[in-house]
Amino acid sequence: MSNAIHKCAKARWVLAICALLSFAVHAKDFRSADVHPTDYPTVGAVRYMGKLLLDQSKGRFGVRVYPSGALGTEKDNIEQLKIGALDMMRINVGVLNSVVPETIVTVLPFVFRSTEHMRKVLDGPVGDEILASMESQGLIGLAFYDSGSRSFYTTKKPVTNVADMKGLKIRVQQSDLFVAMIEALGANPTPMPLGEVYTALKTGIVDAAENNWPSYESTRHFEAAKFYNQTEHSLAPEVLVFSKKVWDKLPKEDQALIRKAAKESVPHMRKLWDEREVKSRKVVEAAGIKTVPVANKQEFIDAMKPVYAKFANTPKLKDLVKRIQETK
Ligand code: GTR
Repeated sequence: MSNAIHKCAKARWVLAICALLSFAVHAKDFRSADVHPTDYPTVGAVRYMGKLLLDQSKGRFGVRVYPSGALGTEKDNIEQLKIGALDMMRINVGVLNSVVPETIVTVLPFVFRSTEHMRKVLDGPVGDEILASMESQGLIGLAFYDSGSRSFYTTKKPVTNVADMKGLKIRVQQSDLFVAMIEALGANPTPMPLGEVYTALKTGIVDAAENNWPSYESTRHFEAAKFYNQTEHSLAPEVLVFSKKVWDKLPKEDQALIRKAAKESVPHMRKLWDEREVKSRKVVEAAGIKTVPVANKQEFIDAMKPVYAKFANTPKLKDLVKRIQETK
């Protein structure tokens, strides 16, 4: 063999070893979808989970987040996860309501008394039960993340009481429960994916939407709807979900590593969340939005109460609601 050929063969051999080693060092990135942009707390938290997993699996698994709805709407992501075309998603429970009925109880209006109450419930047996209930639908619930409280923001006029809601066209998530909540307030719900809301607000297809401070800011909805009316009607959390199709092919030990990394990312997420809530509110207030306190929250609580009977309508769901309310 000539010297040049010999050198070339050696180089190829080295390359092959390197490729094998890098395979061993970093075998697989699970793909995770998120509708939020790259600097949003949910995206940061899932990336953090990926770092933990990379470390704890000794480089065998990582997570690659596809932010900004790059892999479609949240509804699309649920279908992709079910067939195993996507490994993981961070999604809001509202959109899961029709797929996993147990998630309904975490969206019900005013079911959580405070952030502390919500965290306590979701960190405890009720939270675990809801996560476990996803499995029968082809989904593996890994952990809940915070999403603050959702309030209505309006384009034309402030809302201080239930009567002000009458006839407003309000964008909601693609969730029957959210539809019913709006109807209970005498307004007209328009379900649509998040990516369409900015234009809908700008062009008057809807008069209002509802979300937490960070989403109101990051989507720039505040440019179109300048009244942020503090109804704080739902603390519907986020949830990290894995595809059962992909999960079932993994050894038990690796499943345990993924669960562990997901749970361990929760405190980090809460830190990112708390910081972002404060920051987002400052940003939109500096941009000139009007923060509107509601006159009497009890009026909203009473008006929205009928959705409990309609949606928490099985012994199992009633029991979950009761246990949430009884959690001190
Ligand atoms: C946000 C949530 C998103 C999405 C959005 C919406 O608070 O984080 O996952 O569901 O609300 O209203 O579409």
